[in-house]
Amino acid sequence: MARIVTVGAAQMGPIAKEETRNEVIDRLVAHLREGKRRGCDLVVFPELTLTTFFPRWFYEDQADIDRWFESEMPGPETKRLFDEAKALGLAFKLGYAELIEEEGRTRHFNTAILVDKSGAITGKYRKIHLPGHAEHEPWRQFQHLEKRYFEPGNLGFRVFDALGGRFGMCICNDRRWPETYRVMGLQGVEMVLLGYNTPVHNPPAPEHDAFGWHHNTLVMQSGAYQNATWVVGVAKGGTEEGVPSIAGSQIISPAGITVAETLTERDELISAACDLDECASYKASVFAFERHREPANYGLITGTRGVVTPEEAERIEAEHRARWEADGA
Ligand code: ING
Repeated sequence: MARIVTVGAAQMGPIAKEETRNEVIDRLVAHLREGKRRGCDLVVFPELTLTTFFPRWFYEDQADIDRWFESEMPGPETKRLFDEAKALGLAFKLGYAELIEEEGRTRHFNTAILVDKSGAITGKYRKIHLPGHAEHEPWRQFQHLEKRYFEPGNLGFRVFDALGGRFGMCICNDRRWPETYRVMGLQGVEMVLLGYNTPVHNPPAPEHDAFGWHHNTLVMQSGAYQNATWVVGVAKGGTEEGVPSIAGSQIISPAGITVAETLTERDELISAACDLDECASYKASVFAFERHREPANYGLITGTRGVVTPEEAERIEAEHRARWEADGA
């Protein structure tokens, strides 16, 4: 029995700084209609899909930052997107900058939502791994101020039942960290939806630039195979406000094979009929976590943020192992 979800990866080309929300939403609606034409159930948009990638600039005033955020979802402009998807019978994943009053204070998150075919927000994720820096660094050709403009996500890596399967989300830099996929893998995820804005040039390490495309594919294919899940990675690519960013959106099977990839750096939708049951044979054999994992030996994974000395490692691991054995797990 196959559980097919036909998914569309809706790659966005550059979004100009002056482009209005409505002009962007016209492009997103065009993607939805192409997705419908291709028989999609779900259309996946990139990270921060409603505006240009604003963390590339330093802003002093909070008002200049907040203009890039959505304080309602759906809001006056984005309601049209929700209505169109519902009319077409499509689910979609949208990335946007979320401004919200929570726990008595104003919060700023780099957020993704999963909206089901009825138009209901059925899942939300807030980006946990924020790359870049928090202070203005004028030496850089362009800034990457996500650590200044966003808080780390506070919802964890959750998975959501939708479209007859188990879906997870992450955002951009999250895809480079194996922990991201593994936490979702340990919840039985069958398809991870992610978007990214990835400049070709990384100012602190220009010698990596030539391998950016390779690293993009490497981390998503690894995450898919090592957690027996589909991965849908969707770029905002091309040269946006003078900054070249990689494209390479792709749909990746649980075998770690890219089954569809964009050919351009522009708005381009690729699609694939993904059988969620393809995950089963990997979850039942090589990645049968319950049978094969040895968590008593993984104490350093959550016991430290950074590198420790061998002596410190011994101490952390011994404590972890003792707790693990005490739990009798
Ligand atoms: N962007 C980049 C990413 O992780 C980056 C940051 C660029 C990291 C180049 C390493 C190299 O894909 C976001 N938005 O996280």
